[in-house]
Amino acid sequence: LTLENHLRQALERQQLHLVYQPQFAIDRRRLVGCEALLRWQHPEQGLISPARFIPLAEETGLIVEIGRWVLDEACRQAAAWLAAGTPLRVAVNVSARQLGQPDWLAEVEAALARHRLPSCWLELEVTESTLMEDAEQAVRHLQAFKERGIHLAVDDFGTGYSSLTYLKRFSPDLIKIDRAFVMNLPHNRDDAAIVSAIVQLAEALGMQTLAEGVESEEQLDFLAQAGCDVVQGYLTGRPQNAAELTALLATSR
Ligand code: G
Ligand code: G
Ligand code: MN
Ligand code: NA
Repeated sequence: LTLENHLRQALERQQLHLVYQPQFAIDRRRLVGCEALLRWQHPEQGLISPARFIPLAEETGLIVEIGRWVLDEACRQAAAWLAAGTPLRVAVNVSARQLGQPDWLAEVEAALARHRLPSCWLELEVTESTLMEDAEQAVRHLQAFKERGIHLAVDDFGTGYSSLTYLKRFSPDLIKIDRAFVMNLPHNRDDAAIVSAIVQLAEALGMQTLAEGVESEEQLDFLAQAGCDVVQGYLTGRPQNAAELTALLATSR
């Protein structure tokens, strides 16, 4: 079997699952959301990284079907946390290919309705490069999501062209500062300047900022000084299964 067929089978046989990485307010006290990340538990090969199979899924178009499942599963989990009295916003990664599907908006609405999940508990993460593609369908979809109160985040910010025109046009709720700029904080002066500038720009435009890949107290201190709002990284929590995140929710509110 090719990897593509394996992946198709994995979807059918429910070998895909989601893990959730916590996102904390910069003071580390409040859990403000989580990012749903796809995992493939292969019976023989073990855990296969999305870095390996997402590009394949995008090439083959299988990402549409996988993305549909991810969306449904994330909404189901968010609705469960809401019903338990511990609501938490769940962020879902959306690829350019998905946004280009004419029925994607209807699918998002159907998933929210199916799980009776108010739209404010769902966040869609779109990479900067997806925005830059400027496909008409994608543009219309992003605007419709905003109108419906679904949160919008720009992922991997700073690694593409970082067009300010696109920031202005889509006015996302959240800018996710790429790990590449966080990694060498606080000592790298260029990165420190870049991160500070992104935070100030976001603030001026009324957007929040999240720093990705935060691994040390030193990085966290710098980000707090700079005025960053939210952190996500190994320091505050690895991607974990739903049960583990449920336990974390019980202790961090
Ligand atoms: O969690 P991890 O570092 O292994 O993720 C690797 C990459 O795979 C990240 O860039 C992440 O955005 C992407 N990814 C993880 N889950 C999904 C998903 O459900 N859909 C899409 N399109 N990308 C995902
Ligand atoms: O592209 P995206 O931002 O969706 O990718 C998130 C990826 O980053 C996930 O695969 C996740 O496992 C990984 N990740 C999350 N926190 C950290 C961190 O603190 N350090 C490193 N090296 N990777 C991280
Ligand atoms: Mn992401
Ligand atoms: Na990212």
